[in-house]
Amino acid sequence: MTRLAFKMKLFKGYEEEYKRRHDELWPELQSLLKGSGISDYSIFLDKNDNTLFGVLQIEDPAVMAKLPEEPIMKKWWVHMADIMETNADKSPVSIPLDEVFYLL
Ligand code: RM4
Repeated sequence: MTRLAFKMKLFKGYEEEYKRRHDELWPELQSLLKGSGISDYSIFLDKNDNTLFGVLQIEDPAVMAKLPEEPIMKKWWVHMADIMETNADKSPVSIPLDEVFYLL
């Protein structure tokens, strides 16, 4: 099991909307993420600059690279693109973070 962390950016004024959309996460997307070996997935918001901090566990980190090919993932990213910083293909700008400390 590997833990991955990354940051993304939410546009100002969409804090409640971002939470609302994730409270109603599509069951098909939840199935895709869980079926890809992802668990213990949280996203935290830094209200000072609207940085989103994601952290998750994944059985095989190589599987992360396959998610962008999944139609439901692409559809979700299009759905979220109006409120987040995105790349040209509508995937969120996601900056991987290096772990520097861990206490179990
Ligand atoms: C985020 C972003 C991530 C996705 C989660 C569920 O806003 O789109 O890529 O894994 O939602």
